[in-house]
Amino acid sequence: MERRRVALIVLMLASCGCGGGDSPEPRWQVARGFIRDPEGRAVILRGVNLSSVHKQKPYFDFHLEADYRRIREDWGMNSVRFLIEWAAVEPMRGVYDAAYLDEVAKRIEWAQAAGLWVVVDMHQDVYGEGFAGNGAPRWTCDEARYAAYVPTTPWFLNYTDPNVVACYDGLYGSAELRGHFIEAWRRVAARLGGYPAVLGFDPMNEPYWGSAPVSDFEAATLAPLFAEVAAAVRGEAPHWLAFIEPASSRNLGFATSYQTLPKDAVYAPHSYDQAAEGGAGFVASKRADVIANLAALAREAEGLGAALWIGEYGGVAANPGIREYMDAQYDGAGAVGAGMMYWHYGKDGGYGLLDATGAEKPELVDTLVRPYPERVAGDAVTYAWDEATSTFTLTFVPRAAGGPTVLSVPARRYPAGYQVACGGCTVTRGTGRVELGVVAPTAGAGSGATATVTLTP
Ligand code: IDC
Repeated sequence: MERRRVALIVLMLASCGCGGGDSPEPRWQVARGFIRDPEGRAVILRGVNLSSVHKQKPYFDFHLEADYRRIREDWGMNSVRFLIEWAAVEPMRGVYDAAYLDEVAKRIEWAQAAGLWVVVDMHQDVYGEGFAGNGAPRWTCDEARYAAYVPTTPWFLNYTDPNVVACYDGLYGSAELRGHFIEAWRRVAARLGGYPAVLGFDPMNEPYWGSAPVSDFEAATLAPLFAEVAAAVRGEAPHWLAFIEPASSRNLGFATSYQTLPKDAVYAPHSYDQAAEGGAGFVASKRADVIANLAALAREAEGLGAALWIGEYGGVAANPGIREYMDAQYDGAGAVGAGMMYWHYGKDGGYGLLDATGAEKPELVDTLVRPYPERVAGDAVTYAWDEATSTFTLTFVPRAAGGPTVLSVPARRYPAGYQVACGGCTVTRGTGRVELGVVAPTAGAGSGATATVTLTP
């Protein structure tokens, strides 16, 4: 059944004859620094993480079908990073929970019906369920390690516990355990590969290096592991893009040691300010650092021939500087044309977009619900938003594609409507979005000439 569905999609994509630019294969892929849709357009994924109870039994949070619609329709976002857990997929050694994957599939259907793209993230924090963390099933490490573990706060300091370190070493060093991890992924791909909404897989959240040297952990350990995961996943879902994270050392400022990534890879780091993560709030003077780090991540992605997508960024609404923090993230991502996923769509007093009563937190939602380019017929995409004048600017190098440039324009940002300036291009307005025909370049010359589009009230 699943294989038949996959075959059908492949057939549909192959017969649409809609390859754009110099991308001969009419399918989703990564080319010239961006995810490309079958029409050859650059795709920017902007969305939210679905997390919280996803990390522990019963492994799903409050989100119902209406929540998926809200992400698309109220917030104008086009995607979700959907957390799953190895412990839920394979709770006992070699025993796979089909009912869990059915529940995941039900939610993928909701996302799909709402018009959202899904990246499936095999999440983990602090190794797994044997510690206070999530991810690996308990049976993957020695009970004595869990018994000897002394938890501390904040949560991420637990990574340095010698028992946690030993479990990571055990996982990476054991062909048998790696095989279980890969097989768990294969089963996820087999169950979900038939849903066109699923764009790809994020093999492991913020991988920790254990006792290995940070300097080449990615190149020496993660790259070969993820290559095997990619091969197993693509045996079931050949079209899935690989959203590959650097080790969590990247959050501490260590440049990546990856030399190569699988084909059709999206480099998928996270963007957090360390002091803000430590609970101190965000100091406005750190804005330049956030933007510079996103630029450095873009250079790493470029060196790897990958697209760039920030799988997590986010902050605690009540902490000082939250608006400036989220502004810096939007501006830094826009300057390099990256997609980004807010951490997280939850109801809480922390990172959640909603407070405990379910009301939107304006400090967050105001800075997240903004126009952005969803599909761009071109290369070298950048975008920016000026809050003071409610002006959105898109720049890119136009290139023939099989479809229009599409901007998400959340209605709440322009309650009295908006003007589009695109040098006289065809403008087709829809609810919450606008489609643009061919936009002529207005600056520079030759193949690098850039076009600019602006939205104003
Ligand atoms: C955090 C949750 C928090 C939870 C903790 C440990 O917000 O409630 O106690 O995980 O499970 C990450 C991780 C992501 C974190 C997030 C925010 O990938 O799981 O969620 N974060 O701290 N890396 C940097 C920040």
